[in-house]
Amino acid sequence: MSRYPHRISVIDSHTGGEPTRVVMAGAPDLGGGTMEQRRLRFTGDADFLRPALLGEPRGFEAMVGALLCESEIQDCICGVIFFNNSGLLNSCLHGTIGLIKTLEFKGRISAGEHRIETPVGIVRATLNPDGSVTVANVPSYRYREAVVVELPGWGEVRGDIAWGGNWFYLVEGYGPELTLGNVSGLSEFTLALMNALEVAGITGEDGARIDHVELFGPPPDQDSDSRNFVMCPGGQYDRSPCGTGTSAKLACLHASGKLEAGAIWRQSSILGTVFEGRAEPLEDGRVTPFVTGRAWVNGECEIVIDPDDPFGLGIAQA
Ligand code: PYC
Repeated sequence: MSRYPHRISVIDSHTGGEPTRVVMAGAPDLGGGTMEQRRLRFTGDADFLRPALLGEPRGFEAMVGALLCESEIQDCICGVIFFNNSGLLNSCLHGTIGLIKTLEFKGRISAGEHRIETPVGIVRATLNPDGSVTVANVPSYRYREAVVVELPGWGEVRGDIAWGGNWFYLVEGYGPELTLGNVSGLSEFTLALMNALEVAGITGEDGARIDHVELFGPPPDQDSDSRNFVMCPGGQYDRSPCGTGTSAKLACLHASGKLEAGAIWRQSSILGTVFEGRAEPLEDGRVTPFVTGRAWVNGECEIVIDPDDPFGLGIAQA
């Protein structure tokens, strides 16, 4: 008899093209405490969910998982722990938008504001009457400006380091052209950049690893202000404009005086899907980013883990 659960209920969605698989029931109980405390327990007790639910042959490498939890914070409707092919994510806004649409799909919430506990703090997600979702993210800020890193084969690259719920290195005007046809070249460039940052010892605040690299270029059309390409930990690019990445961008725009409080910034993804953002300044120089996007539920199923299946826990676990 396997020590793993045999049946796990999930609901799938995509947010601007980026997939989220919400674990609704059947996952190991991570006990009580904050999402940050439970996140630490995930690695021991629930880590099999990553290859089993997101990896082949059931999933695919770009999927992001969201473990739905009960929160002990009274006014939070739930807690959530995000994970991907390489480990646990600090935060994920495309996933938060997908989670809200999932809860609506199940009839658990209706239009209005809902507070959700995440490992990096409470986010406020509003299900709008038109079906879009606006997330008021955790306070975000530019940590360092114009940080130079030497990239073998390319020379010096300059970018900002910012927190938007994850740590980002934001770069404009370097690397291959931002088109969907260039995804493999863009992936190679951003992964090399992530590696170069690590080798050079360049980090976020308190030595935090920069695990997302975000490239910016001109907008594809009049529907947005800029197009991005975001590389995530695990080597997969974000198909959406990346909510935490858009938050980091809003923080940088605010810090350089290029975006007034409340002004709209429309961030296009490499696919051409758009998140709308705005930043409300806080007294300490940080901002509260508001990111609006759309998600669609596209699957609901019960995952079966047959103890006799050699790939029941994913090919990586076989
Ligand atoms: O939307 O914040 C986001 C995100 C992070 C990683 C993938 N998507």
